[in-house]
Amino acid sequence: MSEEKDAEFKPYHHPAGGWGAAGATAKVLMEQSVLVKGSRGLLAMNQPGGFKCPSCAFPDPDHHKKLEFCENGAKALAHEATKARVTREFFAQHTVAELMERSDYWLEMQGRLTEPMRYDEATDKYVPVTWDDAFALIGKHLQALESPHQAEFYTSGRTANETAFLYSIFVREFGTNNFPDCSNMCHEPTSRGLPSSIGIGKGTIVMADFEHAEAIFVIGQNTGTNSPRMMTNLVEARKRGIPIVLINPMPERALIRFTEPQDILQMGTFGSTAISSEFVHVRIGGDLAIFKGMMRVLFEAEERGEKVLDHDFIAEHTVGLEAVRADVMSVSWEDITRISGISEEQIRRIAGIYAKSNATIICYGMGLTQHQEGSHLLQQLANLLLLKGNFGKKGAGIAPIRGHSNVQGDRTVGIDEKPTQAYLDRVRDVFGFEPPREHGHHVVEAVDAMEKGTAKVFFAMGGNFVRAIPDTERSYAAMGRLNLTVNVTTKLNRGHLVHGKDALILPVVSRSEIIRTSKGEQFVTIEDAMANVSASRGVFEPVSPDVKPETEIICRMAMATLPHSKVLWADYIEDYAPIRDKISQVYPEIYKDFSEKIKNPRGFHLDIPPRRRVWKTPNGKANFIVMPGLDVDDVVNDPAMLRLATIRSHDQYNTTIYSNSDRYRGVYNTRLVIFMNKEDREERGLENGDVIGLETYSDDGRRRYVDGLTILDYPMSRGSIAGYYPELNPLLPLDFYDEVSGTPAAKAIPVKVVPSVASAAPVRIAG
Ligand SMILES: Nc1nc2c(c(=O)[nH]1)N[C@H]1C(S)=C(S)[C@@H](COP(=O)(O)OP(=O)(O)OC[C@H]3O[C@@H](n4cnc5c(=O)[nH]c(N)nc54)[C@H](O)[C@@H]3O)O[C@H]1N2
Ligand SMILES: Nc1nc2c(c(=O)[nH]1)N[C@H]1C(S)=C(S)[C@@H](COP(=O)(O)OP(=O)(O)OC[C@H]3O[C@@H](n4cnc5c(=O)[nH]c(N)nc54)[C@H](O)[C@@H]3O)O[C@H]1N2
Ligand SMILES: [Mo]
Repeated sequence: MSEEKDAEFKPYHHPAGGWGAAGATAKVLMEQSVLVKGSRGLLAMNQPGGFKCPSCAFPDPDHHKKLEFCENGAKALAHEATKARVTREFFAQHTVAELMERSDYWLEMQGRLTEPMRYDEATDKYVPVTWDDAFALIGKHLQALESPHQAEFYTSGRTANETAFLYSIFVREFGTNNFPDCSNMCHEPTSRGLPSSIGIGKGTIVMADFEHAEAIFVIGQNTGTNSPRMMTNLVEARKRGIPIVLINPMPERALIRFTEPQDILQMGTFGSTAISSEFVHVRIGGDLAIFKGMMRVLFEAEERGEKVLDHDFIAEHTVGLEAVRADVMSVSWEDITRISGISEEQIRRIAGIYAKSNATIICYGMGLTQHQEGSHLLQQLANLLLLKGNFGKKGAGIAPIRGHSNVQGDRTVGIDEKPTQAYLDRVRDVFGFEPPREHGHHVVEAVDAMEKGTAKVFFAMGGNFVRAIPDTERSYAAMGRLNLTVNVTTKLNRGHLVHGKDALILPVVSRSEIIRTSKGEQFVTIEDAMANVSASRGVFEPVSPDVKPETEIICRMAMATLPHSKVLWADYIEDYAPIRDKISQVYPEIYKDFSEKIKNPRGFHLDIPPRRRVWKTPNGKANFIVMPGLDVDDVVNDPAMLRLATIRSHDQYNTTIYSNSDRYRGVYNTRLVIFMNKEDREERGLENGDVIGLETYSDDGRRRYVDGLTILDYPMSRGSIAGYYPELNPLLPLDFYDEVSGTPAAKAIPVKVVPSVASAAPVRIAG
């Protein structure tokens, strides 16, 4: 694969989706040499009896179509089903130092991992290891620790419920709650912020609600790229004439105009649907000011004697309205408009849309969660919804659009560094051991422990930890100090190359592949972003006879580490039904009769109490919560400061780079770009296409700098710039995070432009 095509920029003038998406689907299947196999896989994806898409967590529709996938789901499948293989011969040819020089894209394109490998220090190469020896090595390292808290157990959100549940039991029997989780960098503010407001850290809508909503808000989310199947719901809502309000510093193409790739009529006539009825071009971090402005408009209307609030709901179900009213009425319109960058007139207009609607859905993504006050910000969003009783009625609710396909499920079944005492009691009662009671580490705390040298072992159930976390340089150094790193993965990634003294790569059976044991074919289960649980059954043969199901890896690691365990690990390797029975016992409220219910090919829905207007808060009510002020990120007093959002391109899945292009934003063959408003650029005396460096405002004496970035004129809001994750992670300080959730503020890094010292790459900008 060539990595050296010239960078090119040409604005994308077509609606998103449509033939562009259809063409991209065919192209990726061909690139991975899996046209026939891939097409067969796509027929089984998200269908009853088939497997769940390994890409995002957006639910299946209530009425299945024959094809139920999107362009980016097809890419995820093609890259999983690829013909390319990473074999022992591959590892024999490359030292780790050589592989470190390669790009993330190149590493990904080498294909699927096929057998367990162990790092050999003498040759700086990975060499084959038997599964038995690999588990023995893990057992030896874990048993040698002075304290179980010296190990960190990471989870990435693709792990299925059965595996995640056993993993959470093993780690607790071993003796720690150290569960750094991809969720800590993602929707953790949802998990930690919303419970105080509504008693649960999950979304409250189901798919059918889209059909009954009278208004939809989409905030800080790039739907067309990251949850493309949700575009169908938005298109349908628009066709019903429902207002859709977008709040984003970037006019994301698909949210402006979209053609459904599976709608032959629209594609044939080159038609497209205008999605947004109102685009609110917020400054990065200005959302809180908008929410408070909207609340203020509602309170002002009430003062004039108009009835816009749901008074019955507020009286019966909530506490704390007056304090929120006092806070909201104390902020000035001048501050609201200055901090948000939005006119009073537009805020009044969208507040009017909200006031008029009897059922509103608010969807949000990383644009809200990845801020220093992300959790508190979401509580303000909940306030807004509570004012009009938008819980427990058709067509209304809060909709965090989750990332990884089972990230919500993993948390539900125990991947939680701050477990409740009630849950720990149930684990003790069901399994007969005493779990640790003290809280464990989230992602940032785990890296901190590695840096201090108190963490010795890092085990990763999926993911690419070292590329996903902040402060790249510092994190690489921290991980290098470990005694053992273990990566349970499908594809080669940077996490295998930044390793401890001992290191293992353990390759697994992927989502789309068949899990076969002595008891026959097994299936696993997944919980989507709307709390539907359904079965996933792979359809392809495993990539090699030497890859293992994730569940078996957990069980055998447990057997190698805990010889006197009270848990029947050996049984769970062969049969997954008893695992589900244990889940029922540990979670009787939501998972009662799991094995029975999962027989329904469409799965079942987990109880979300706010849908019944039941509030599992300490006071039994939904709570209005005050957040003083209007800032969601630390203030930096320097006019040169810009806020940087690190975002995803259309051709990546988190740290997996499918190609170096980003079609909808008109970027080709490079990922080192910075989207900037023309006025912000001109103020700095720069030309479109100039190559610059960016430096973070840091107060810990470390210099955080990334060079060789091409500026691209883009309609960003003033003072707000954007560029790609993970390339820009060196700019994100490890201690720049939300205190409540530990989530790094990856959408609001304070940076300034500095001269580039690297030589500029050739740049072509088409008009
Ligand atoms: N194809 C594909 N699908 C994915 C993923 C992927 O990488 N590729 N990743 C998965 C995962 S794990 C996740 S969490 C989701 C992520 O999906 P998204 O939440 O869509 O994630 P991002 O691309 O990071 O972009 C978020 C949006 O926030 C906006 N934004 C930035 N700062 C602000 C702000 O201050 N306020 C507001 N209102 N908006 C802001 C950006 O302009 C951007 O449109 O997608 C999941 N699905
Ligand atoms: N600056 C910045 N940083 C961010 C973000 C951001 O927006 N900006 N987003 C954050 C977010 S929302 C998230 S969720 C994290 C993502 O962090 P992670 O979840 O750790 O990262 P991924 O890139 O999704 O992991 C990809 C790897 O997972 C492995 N894999 C794929 N499928 C499977 C499977 O079925 N089983 C197993 N065992 N392994 C598999 C492959 O080897 C692949 O290389 O990154 C976070 N980091
Ligand atoms: Mo995520």
